[in-house]
Order: sequence, then structure tokens, then C-alpha cells
Amino acid sequence: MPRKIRVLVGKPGLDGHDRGAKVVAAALRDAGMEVIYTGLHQTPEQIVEAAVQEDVDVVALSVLSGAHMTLFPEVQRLMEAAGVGDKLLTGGGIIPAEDMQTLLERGVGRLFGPGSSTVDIVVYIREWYAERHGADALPPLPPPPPRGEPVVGSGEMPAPASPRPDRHHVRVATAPAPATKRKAAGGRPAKKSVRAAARPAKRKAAKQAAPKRAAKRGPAKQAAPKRAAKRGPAKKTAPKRAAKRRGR
Ligand code: B12
Repeated sequence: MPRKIRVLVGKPGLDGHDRGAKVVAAALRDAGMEVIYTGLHQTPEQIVEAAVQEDVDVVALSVLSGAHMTLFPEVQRLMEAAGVGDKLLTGGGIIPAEDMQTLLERGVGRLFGPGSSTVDIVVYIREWYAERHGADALPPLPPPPPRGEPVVGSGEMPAPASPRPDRHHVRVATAPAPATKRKAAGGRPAKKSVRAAARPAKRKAAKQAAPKRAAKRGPAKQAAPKRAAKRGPAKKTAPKRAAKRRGR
């Protein structure tokens, strides 16, 4: 049985748009690839280091920040320096067609813009792999998901945290990933903090204490007329004050 195609999905720079990267990572996973997601805010050095450590076939970057003309060449340079320049460097994001063409001419793989079909991305990676390692090295595509489940490339969002045991989850490369990222990648759900866990109990205690406090204060409506009686009728005092002011 041929081994799985290994892909590192990287998010370089300060770009916080991770939806596309997660959609693509989930689609590649569902197409039988082993996917490692770096998480947000990685430097090109961190991405290439992870690519070498994980021994991936493909480095796939998601760039929506506009910095693609710096990031792709930098990752490409570092890949060559690390001796993994023969691996596929591909990706996508907000990248104008002319920039895609320029990067392609410089040796970067095909890039995919908004609205790209994830099926096209899967097909592109598989074709590159078959060209490089031979058709026999290509692992078979997993069977299509049962009816009712989202179909990759149909425009539906594939469930990122599939509980199905027969599916491999996207692995997050950096160890101390935030809880939300772990959850999206199919890991453990986020743990409640001690404070958050104590909150409902606190609210319950406050509700129970509320009637006791009200009883201590006594009925509010009864107190009001007493105070009003003490002050005396408001309308009588007002003309007196006005007359006094006029007299001054
Ligand atoms: C949702 C969104 C946000 C969300 C992001 C939520 C998230 N967690 O991802 C929020 C509200 C946080 C946000 C913030 C900002 N955003 Co915004 N955002 C968008 C929006 C509307 C949609 C992006 C999206 O999720 N699309 C859905 C996904 C599935 O599509 P996708 O990412 O494009 O991915 C597809 C392809 O690009 C490609 N692809 C993407 N990644 C990869 C990776 C690989 C390996 C491969 C093969 C393919 C691939 O394949 C995917 C499938 O088709 C776009 C506009 C647009 N229509 O694209 C603006 C947009 C990206 N944002 C923009 C901007 C400017 C910002 C802000 C700077 C705004 C501000 N001034 O605060 C901030 C930056 C925040 C940050 N820290 O980076 C600009 C970027 C301009 C540019 N780069 O030239 C855009 C284009 C809007 C615009 N027209 O101006 N944004």
C-alpha cells in the first residue's frame, strides 16, 4: 500500500485569516493526505523547520495579507538552503493573477485564489506527486463520504473536527496550540478555565441570596410614602421658595 502524501499547511506572517487554510487542510485530509497545520503567525524559518522535521512532500502556504511576493520567495529560498527545494511549494489566498504568474516563473507551484475548488487543489497535489514518484506511488483516494455529509469541493464547509475514527485528523505542528485551534483540528475540546467553571455556581448562589437580601431591606413601596410624608407636600414648598428668590 503506497504511503500517504504528507502536506504542511503553513500560515506565515501576521495574517489572521485562517479559515481558508483550515478548509484546505480539512479537504486534503479527507482526500487521504497526512496534513500538518502550523497554526497562525509562523515565520518562514519556523515553517521550513517544521517541513524538514515532518519530512513532508508539500509545503502549502495560505497568504491573505498581501505579503505573498515576500513570503513565497523567502520560504522557497529557505527550503533550498535546507535541502528540501525539490519538494512542492504551493498555496493560495488573496494573490493577484499576475503575481501568481510571476511566482510560477520563479519556480513556485500553482497558487489558488478565493473560490478555488478544493477538488482542484487535491487533484493538483496528487498529479504533482504522481509525476515525481510515479503513478504506482499514488495512494488511492478514500471512499466518498456517506450521504448527508459535506462533499469536498461542493462549496459546503467540511466538518473540521470529524469524530469518525476512520478519518485522520489534521495535526497541529506547534505543540502549545491554543485550545480553539486544537478543537478545530480535531483534538480535545477546549477545557474550561477554573474561573469559567465556577461562574454558573456563583450565579446560582447569587440567585438564592437575592430574596434574603430583599427581605432584609424590607418592602420598598411602604418606605416611599413615609419619606414623602416627612418631606411634606412638594407643591406647597415650591411657591414659597420661588417667592423667597423673587424677594432677594
Ligand atoms: C472573513 C474575513 C476576515 C475575518 C477572518 C476570519 C478568519 N478566521 O479567517 C476577519 C474579520 C478576522 C478579517 C480581518 C481582517 N481582514 Co479580512 N476578510 C475576510 C473575507 C471577507 C473572507 C475570507 C475568507 O474566510 N474566505 C473564505 C475562505 C474559505 O476562502 P479563502 O481564505 O480565500 O481560501 C480559498 C483560497 O484563497 C485558497 N486558499 C487559501 N488558503 C490556502 C492555502 C492553501 C495551501 C491552498 C492550496 C489554497 C488556499 O483556497 C481556499 C478555498 O477556495 C475576505 C474577503 C474575501 N472575499 O476573500 C477579507 C479580506 C481577506 N480581509 C482583508 C483585510 C484587509 C482584513 C483586515 C486587515 C481588516 C482590518 N483593517 O482590520 C483584518 C486583518 C486581520 C488579521 N489579523 O489578519 C482584505 C485583504 C486585502 C489584501 N490582502 O489585499 C480582504 C480581501 C477584504 C478586502 N477586499 O479588502 N477578515
